[in-house]
Amino acid sequence: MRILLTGFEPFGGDSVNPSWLVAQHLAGVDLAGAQLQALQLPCVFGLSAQRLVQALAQHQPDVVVALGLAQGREGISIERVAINVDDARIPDNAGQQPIDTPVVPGGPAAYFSTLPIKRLAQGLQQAGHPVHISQTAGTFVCNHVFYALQHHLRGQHVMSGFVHLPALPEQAARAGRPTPPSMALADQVAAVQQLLQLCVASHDDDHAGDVRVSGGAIH
Ligand code: PCA
Repeated sequence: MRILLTGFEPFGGDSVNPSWLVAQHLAGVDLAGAQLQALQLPCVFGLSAQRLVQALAQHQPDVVVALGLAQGREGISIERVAINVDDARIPDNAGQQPIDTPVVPGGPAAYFSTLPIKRLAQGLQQAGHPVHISQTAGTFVCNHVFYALQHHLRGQHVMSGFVHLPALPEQAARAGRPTPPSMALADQVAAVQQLLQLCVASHDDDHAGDVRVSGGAIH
């Protein structure tokens, strides 16, 4: 069993991105016998998706989890859906700022995660990690990569999806004003490790399917 875990380089003036720190920590960790490959993606429209698609061809993973930072989110944020829109509020790391352009011209409006998102949320919650289902991955580079991932793997027997992580305490504090939510790196690592173990178990169970528990939102 092969797992590809991606994280992003820092962006938007930050000097670190927990998504890459977490992926780096987990590279080489034994996950119920699964082999884990960690990959850093540039926070750049286009190039990020190209690098990811290259890695998919090279590693032929059974499970792909892409990680990104979402400042302001509380806990582990398991994304439900990727949409076919790039609409950047800030420039990416190459200075590009697309507005309302498709990730894949002519592609479907959206793809769902093929991770068992409710099963993962339930498992993390039971283990005491802060976690929720998110109904939008935004319209910046994370959603772009998530959409490209799901588009590339459509119809294939690979479990793939996206998980946003909260800020690290030091990042949150930097903002001054009312301190946004944060989570210590060690806790993020432990939660993502558990999430990957749940993915492996679910995959071994021949894609056990998802559980029927609420993860909805009103706004
Ligand atoms: N977060 C950004 C892009 C890279 C990252 O870690 C996002 O949520 O789109």
